[in-house]
Amino acid sequence: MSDPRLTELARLLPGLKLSTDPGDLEHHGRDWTRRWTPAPIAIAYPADTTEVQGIVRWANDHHVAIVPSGGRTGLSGGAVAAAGELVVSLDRMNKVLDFNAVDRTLTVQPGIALEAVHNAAREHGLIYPVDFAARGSCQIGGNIATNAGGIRVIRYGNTRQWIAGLKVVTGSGELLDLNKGLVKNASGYDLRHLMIGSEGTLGIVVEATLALTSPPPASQVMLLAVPAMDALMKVFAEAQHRLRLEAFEFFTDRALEHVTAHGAQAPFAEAYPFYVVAEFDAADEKAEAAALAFFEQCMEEGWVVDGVISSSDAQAAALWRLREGITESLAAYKPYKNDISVRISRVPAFMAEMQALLAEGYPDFDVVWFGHIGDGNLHINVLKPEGLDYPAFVAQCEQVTALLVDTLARHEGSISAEHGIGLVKKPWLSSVRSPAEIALMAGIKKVLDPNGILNPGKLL
Ligand code: 2HG
Ligand code: ZN
Repeated sequence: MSDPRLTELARLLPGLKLSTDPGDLEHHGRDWTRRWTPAPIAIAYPADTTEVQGIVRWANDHHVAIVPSGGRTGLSGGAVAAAGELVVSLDRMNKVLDFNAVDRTLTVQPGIALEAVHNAAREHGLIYPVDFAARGSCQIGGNIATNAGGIRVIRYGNTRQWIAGLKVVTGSGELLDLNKGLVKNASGYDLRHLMIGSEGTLGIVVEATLALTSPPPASQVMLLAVPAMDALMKVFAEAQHRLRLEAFEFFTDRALEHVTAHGAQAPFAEAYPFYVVAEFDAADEKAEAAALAFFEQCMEEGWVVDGVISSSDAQAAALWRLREGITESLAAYKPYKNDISVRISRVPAFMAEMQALLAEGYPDFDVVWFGHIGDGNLHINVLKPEGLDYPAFVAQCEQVTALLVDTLARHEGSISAEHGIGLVKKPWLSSVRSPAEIALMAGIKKVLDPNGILNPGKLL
C-alpha cells in the first residue's frame, strides 16, 4: 500500500480487507463491458455496514471516487473503474439475514448472488421471481442498483416491484433505512424507489428486504418458428389472450446460428427468420389442451410455421438454453450492445426501419436481434466484421447508435430498457430525458452525494 490515502484507510479501518493485487484490480475493475482498461487504486471488501460507512467517509475526506461493485455482469459500464477509483466489492456481505413467513420476505446482504436468493426462497416454498441468465454471478445489490429486468418481467415486473425495504449508505456516509418492509407506507417521497436503478450514483445498498411470492403452477415451454414480425405480434396478442404467460421472448435466425455454433442443439431441421420462446402455466390437462389449441390456431393462421412444446423439465431447459445462451455465444466477438425499448405494438415498424438503415449503411455488420419482446425490449448486438480494427468498429457502432436514437425518437422509445446508462449510453441520455429532468437528477445527486464520490462519470 504505497499510496498514503490507502495507508490512512487501513489505519482507520484496521479490519478492512484491502487488495492491490494486479489480478484483483483487473478482475474487480471491470464489468462485462470490455471497452475500458481497469485502473482502480485498490479493491476494498467490507464485511459490514460500518466498514462501508467508514470507506465512504474516508473517500469524502480524501476525494477518492468509489465504484460499488456487485457481480459485475452489467453491460453498460456501470461498474467499470478505469480512472483511479476505489472499488468497493460487496462480495463478503453475502448472507441471508432473515426470513419472515408471515410477511413473506427474505432479508439479505447485497453481495448474495441472485441464484442463492432463488434457492433460499425455494427452501421456504416461495419464489423470488426476478430472473435472468446471469443469475449465478450477478448480485442482488447490483440488481437493485440497476433495477434489473430479465425474462419474467412480463409476469412479475422489474426488481423494483420486489424491494420491500432497503438500507443504503449515501454519498455522505449516512445510513438510510427505507420503507422497512412495509406493504403500505404513504408518508411522503419514496426514497427507496429513488435508489433503485440509480446505478450506484446515490448510495451503496447494504441490506435489502425482498418480497417473495407463491410459486406459479407447473409450466411448459414452447418454441415457435415465425415467418415475420407482424405474425409474431399476432402470436403474442393471441398468447396473452389464451395463455397465462410467464415469459415471451424472441430471437432471430442469426442468434440461433450463433447459439447452436456454440453447442446448443438446433431445434428444427430448417432455419426460419424468427423464433419465440414462451413459457406459460400448464397445471393440468385443461391448460395443456388450451396451449395445444393455441398452437394449432397459430399454425392454421400461418403465424407460426413450426414449433415444439416441452414435455419434460429437461426439454424445457434445453429450449430456454437457445435463448439464454445467446449472450455467451456472442461474447468472444466483443459485440457492441444496444438495449432498447419501444411500445410493443411499435416493434415491427421500428425493427423494419432499423434493419433497412443497417442494410443500407452497414451491409458488412452481423447484427443479432433478440430479447424480451413481450416487454418491447430488444437487444441489438453488432458484431465486428473481420478486417476492421476494434476502435474503428466502435466508432462505426456509435454512428449506428445515432441512427438508433433517431429511429427511437420517432417511435417514442428508450435507448436503455434494462441495462442502464452507465458509461456506454451516457452520451445519449439526453435523447430520452429532457434538460429539466437531467438537471433535477444532477440536483438529487448533489443532495445525496455532495462531493460526487459515488460512481462519478456514470449515468450523469
Ligand atoms: C439478456 O436478455 C441480457 O439475455 C443480455 O439482457 C443481453 O447480451 C445482451 O445484449
Ligand atoms: Zn435482457
